[in-house]
Amino acid sequence: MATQPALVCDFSSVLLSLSRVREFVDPLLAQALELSNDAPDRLAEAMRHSLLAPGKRLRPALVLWSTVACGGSWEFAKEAAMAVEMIHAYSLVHDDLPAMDDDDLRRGRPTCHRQFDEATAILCGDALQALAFETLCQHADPSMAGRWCAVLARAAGAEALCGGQADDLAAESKHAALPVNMSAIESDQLGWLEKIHRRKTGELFCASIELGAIAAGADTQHREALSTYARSFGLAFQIADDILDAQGSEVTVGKRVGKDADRGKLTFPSVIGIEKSLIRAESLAQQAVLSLECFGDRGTELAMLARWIVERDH
Ligand code: GRG
Repeated sequence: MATQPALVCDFSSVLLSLSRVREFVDPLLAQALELSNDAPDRLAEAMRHSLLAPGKRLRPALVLWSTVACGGSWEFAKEAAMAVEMIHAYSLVHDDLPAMDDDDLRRGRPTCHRQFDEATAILCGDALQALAFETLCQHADPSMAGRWCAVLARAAGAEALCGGQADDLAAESKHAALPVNMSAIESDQLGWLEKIHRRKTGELFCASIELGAIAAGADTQHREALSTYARSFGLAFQIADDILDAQGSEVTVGKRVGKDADRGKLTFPSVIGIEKSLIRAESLAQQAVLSLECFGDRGTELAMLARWIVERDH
């Protein structure tokens, strides 16, 4: 039986590819934030603070690289790349609020409600979410805009991002309102954890990939392969994120670390330990890479990203 290739990753080429995505997307995001005088200065400034902060731009990268894998172009998928980053930025702003994760530091900067105030941060998130859909609707082909909006709205809604976040909050001891069937699920903490993260973080990754594939007019075989990639990628990313929270440095990660343990949160390291978490993340990254076989060289960036995601330090 052939052995699977080890996950050896050339960090510099992944980082270079991600910086190209940033160079493409960031000016577009800045342009989208050139709002009229009807937008109050403080709100517009909070939106710039949150959206243009130095994140990794993983979701735009997934849009652009999946469209390339399916034979499309960055230019034709650019609104989708912008919109997924807007939804992501909004979710981070709201997640950092005192009512949710209550964080002071994000992307190496004060969180939005710390830099401005709570009401401004709530409105900033709301406005970024609306801007995401407005941006999708700016695509030259209205039928593309419609299909994109359906995919992104689902990923941002109660069955995905918001639902995963709600269950994650409910699972914390300070939130008493556990779902009625929680005790049945408790016997399978890992299954519960995966269900939360599939929705809270995974669905936006899946949507990013799907938006890129739609832009390229991908066929069913390619879309299914990308969907397998996205599911493995999303879980690998989350496990790596939990490991970074347990072991990473605040300076490189750009947010407070060690928080999950402080809050007694259910995480992959807390359920299965660091060692098994690492093995699981690597095996998922391997699965993600294998699912890209049908794309040949056009899947290179996606494959590199899946490898890097479990090895990164931020
Ligand atoms: C408020 C509806 C709502 C949802 C919040 C995104 C989210 C759901 C919570 C964020 C909490 C968190 C740290 C989750 C772990 C996974 C995650 C989304 C990490 C941040 O994503 P990166 O690493 O961030 O892509 P950058 O800053 O690089 O863009």
